Amino acid sequence: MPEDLFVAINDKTARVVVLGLGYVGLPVACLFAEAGFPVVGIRRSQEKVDMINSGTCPIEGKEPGLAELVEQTVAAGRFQATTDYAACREAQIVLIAVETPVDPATRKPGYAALRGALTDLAHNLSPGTLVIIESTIAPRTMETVVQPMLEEISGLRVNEGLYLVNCPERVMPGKLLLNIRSCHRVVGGTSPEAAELAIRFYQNLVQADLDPVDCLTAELVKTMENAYRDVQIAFANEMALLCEDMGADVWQVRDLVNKSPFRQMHLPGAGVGGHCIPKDPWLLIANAHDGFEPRLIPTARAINDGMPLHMLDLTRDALQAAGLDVADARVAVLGYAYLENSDDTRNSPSKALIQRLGELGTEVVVHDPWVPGYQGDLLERIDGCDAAVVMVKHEEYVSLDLGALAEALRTPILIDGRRVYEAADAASAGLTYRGVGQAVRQA
Ligand code: SAJ
Repeated sequence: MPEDLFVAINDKTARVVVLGLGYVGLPVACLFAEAGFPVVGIRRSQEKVDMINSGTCPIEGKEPGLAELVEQTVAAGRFQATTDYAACREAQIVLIAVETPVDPATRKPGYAALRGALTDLAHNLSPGTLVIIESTIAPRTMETVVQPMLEEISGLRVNEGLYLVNCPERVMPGKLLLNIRSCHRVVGGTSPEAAELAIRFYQNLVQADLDPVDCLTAELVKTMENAYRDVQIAFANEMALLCEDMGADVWQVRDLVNKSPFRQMHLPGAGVGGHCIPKDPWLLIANAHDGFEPRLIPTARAINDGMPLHMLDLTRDALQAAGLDVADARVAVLGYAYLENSDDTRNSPSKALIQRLGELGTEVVVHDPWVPGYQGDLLERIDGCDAAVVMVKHEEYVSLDLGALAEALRTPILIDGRRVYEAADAASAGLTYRGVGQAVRQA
């Protein structure tokens, strides 16, 4: 049993290094520093490292408590950032929270960042270190990538000189600190002792269940929970398309469906973005053996990926009804983040819509109150546009004055991808309204 490490965790003297200081690594690093541990974060960008060391949080968007926590923990001298992996030599606990995207062509995991972090860590790994992978990974990655790489490069053996755990994060932008503190976690250990060490460590932050399991189970739980959500959203989206086809309102149908016990139909919409839900279903099935043919997951992905193009169809139809060709129109896309009130643009459905509009030759104007480059006065931005296409339910759009919108537009068309507005309100403001899952109504 690694008694020294147990003692160091209990005393909060264990030296912690966090690899990757993004949406996951930064809050987790600050929270362990706040809990009393000495924490060093490693990030490859010198500019972000400098920002953090000056006490400035590099993440924008509504992120309650994070900016203050960065400032406090840096000022208290318990948290600092660096680009230098030599910091790992002193570490007793290393957390890896780097991105694990999926290759858009092959749908297979792109582990460049993970492999890079593992290589640099393994060259600087000291005996007795606990290494925790927080990044989301395809099932069997711990066994086939993480463990072999660390063992081969460092010369240490798992559960002899090295303790290895997969403890996948469960955070969403806008609730980073809250999620880390309050979400249950699975702790996948390469041995029960490794899982127990990690549980003792996370108990300093997490006020929820920490369930010890093996690595494969942890990898499956994380990717399956997000695949479940993707499939649920795909169902809602297909029902939205069906209701449009049949002349009904999916939002009303959904409310009534959900009155039936044990039904929790998700929200249809303009698409599914982010770094997790569109990607984790592919990770889940990436290492299935030949002969296992997943059917539901690729279908759900195709439905959800099709929603931004459905937004284009709604826009094209409304423009056509007004006598305009989409290629000759000027279209305003409202919302560039993938989630409301966030600056996070990873896999944003808006990107797919904007790209297709660009290919058609449409002039596109983009607005987002949170994303640098697209901020500014909304009504000024959309002045002279032929349609406003709402992709994200940002607060600023919820409180939009529809009369002023109709006045600013050259052609008063509103396409609603998130059921932000009532069709009747849009109509009385003089707007032609089309919404995902809603039968066509005339202005
Ligand atoms: N969306 C819909 N309909 C819905 C719900 C979401 O179209 O009913 C869309 C959103 O607009 C967004 C995307 O899906 O574009 C993803 O939204 P999300 O609410 O699932 O949020 P994420 O991706 O930021 O975070 C998810 C979270 N999962 C949830 O079940 C809420 C979070 O708990 C996970 O930890 C995170 O993925 C992750 O890291 O895996």
